[in-house]
Amino acid sequence: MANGNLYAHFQTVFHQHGDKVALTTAAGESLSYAELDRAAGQMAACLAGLGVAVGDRVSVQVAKSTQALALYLGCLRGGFVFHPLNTGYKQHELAYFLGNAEPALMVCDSADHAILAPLCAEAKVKTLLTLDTDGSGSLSDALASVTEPLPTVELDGDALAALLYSSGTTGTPKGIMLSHENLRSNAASLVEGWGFTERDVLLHALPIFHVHGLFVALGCVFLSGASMRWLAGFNLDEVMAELPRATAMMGVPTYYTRLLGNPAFGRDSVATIRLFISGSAPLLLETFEEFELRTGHRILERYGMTETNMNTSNPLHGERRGGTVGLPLPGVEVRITDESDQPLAVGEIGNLQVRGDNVFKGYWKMPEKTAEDFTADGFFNTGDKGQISADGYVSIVGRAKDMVISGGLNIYPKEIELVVDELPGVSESAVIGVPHADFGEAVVAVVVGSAEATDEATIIAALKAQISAFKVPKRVVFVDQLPRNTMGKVQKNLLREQFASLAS
Ligand code: MLC
Ligand code: AMP
Repeated sequence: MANGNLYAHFQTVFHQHGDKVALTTAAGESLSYAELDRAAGQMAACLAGLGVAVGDRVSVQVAKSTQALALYLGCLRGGFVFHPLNTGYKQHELAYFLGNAEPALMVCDSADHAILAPLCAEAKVKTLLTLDTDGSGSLSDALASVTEPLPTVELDGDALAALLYSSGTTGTPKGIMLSHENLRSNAASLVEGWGFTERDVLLHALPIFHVHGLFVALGCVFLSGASMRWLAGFNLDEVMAELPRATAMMGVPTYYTRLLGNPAFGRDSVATIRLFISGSAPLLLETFEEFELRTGHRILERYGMTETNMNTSNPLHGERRGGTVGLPLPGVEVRITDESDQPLAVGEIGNLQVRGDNVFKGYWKMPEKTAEDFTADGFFNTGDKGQISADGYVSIVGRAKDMVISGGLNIYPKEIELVVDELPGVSESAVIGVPHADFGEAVVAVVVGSAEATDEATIIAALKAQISAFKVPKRVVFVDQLPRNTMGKVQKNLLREQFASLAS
């Protein structure tokens, strides 16, 4: 039987393209496919030598670098479960993840070692190592003594490849178990659908701690033998400089609005590009149209989530329809249902459910939650509200889940409300998303409290000390009471209307 390890599939491509450049950084450092394969083999051997076993979790909170990429590939190759963490997460957030994921190894930047050491001790994580973008750190020291690469471990495709967390509407993050076959099947379908080949050069400016930069982008490159311009993050000047060396770009809508905000961006900037892809958040129709006007390119919008990887995509060749997320990918079934999971007629708005090889294996250590989110016939309820046209185009029209997407990052209001409510003088709060020109949506906290709690700056400063900066409300407003319906539920739609222009 063929090896179900995703790395085995990458490796076939790596071997075909040994001398070819796999990636080049903005600083001009480049790695060939043979070098990348060697780095992954050394990394896997190093981790195995440290006692990490197949199926063990490896938690990683490091800045994006070629070393971080080798760590991801090494984990796949060795059969270790990769658990990436947003570099913005703070102590309180990290303590939960480590306690829940129970990793055998945690890898962090040297600068965060002092914060992570007590957290790892508390969560009984055996080993804590450091890895820095300049190639230094205790993991690099351990790597130096590795002599033989670890052969790619034989795995069943159902084996876990990665554990990624989503905060969820209760405020308690859930670990999403993704298998090697979940990732392989989805990436293969994207390579096919988006026409990736060895001639492509992908501009990679996304973080590698989320599905978009980690599985969608890297999957397309490593299964097709394309190469990458590898940027540490989205920096407008760097992206402008790199575009003429690329043939494709993937990004969240903020990347495209920032490009459009630059008067120098136009047809000349995109002369080499064949495809712009957007996802992770709704692409406004006005952005889609302005982009076409300025560049002649219709951005290809697709739709996915961590639990499912990619579900739908506008076509490479057919009509790319603005305001829609396109058609179901091959092998992915998408349906719109009512509250009893009964399919609705064409054009009706309802719950968007998906089924296919792309759909995750369940929530880590939360079998009840997993059962709750799947229907009796095996569809996963995404929590998105959608609609399908007569010719099969899917539109996301809203969310059943209380979630804000800011700059492509998800923020669950409940998680923020729990922290705000603990602040001195606050009696209660409601966190909402309002339109924001740069981030799409911005987080706003609506607070009820005594005079002690009526200073916006004090609340923002207190939150910054506790939660990731991207989750901190951009604005805090004070009201005498929150609007509630007859059931006592806060009417967030009214608050969203009232404060719609607060962050614009
Ligand atoms: C940064 N900040 C944000 C933010 N990103 N605030 C709200 N929303 C965001 N997304 C805050 C910082 O905390 C900081 O606050 C200030 O803004 C400036 O920070 P920065 O680091 O300079 O920001 P910048 O580098 O410009 O980052 C913005 C961004 C980045 C849009 C480039 O957030 C990004 O790359 N987003 C992509 C996320 C992504 O990969 N999503 C895919 C999820 S996968 P302060 O207060 O300290 O100044 C998924 C599935 C799917 O959803 O379908 O793909
Ligand atoms: P995450 O949980 O971070 O994986 O985010 C997944 C969620 O992002 C989905 O459930 C959608 O709500 C949203 N999303 C992803 N892509 C799109 C898109 N193209 N349009 C609208 N929403 C999207």
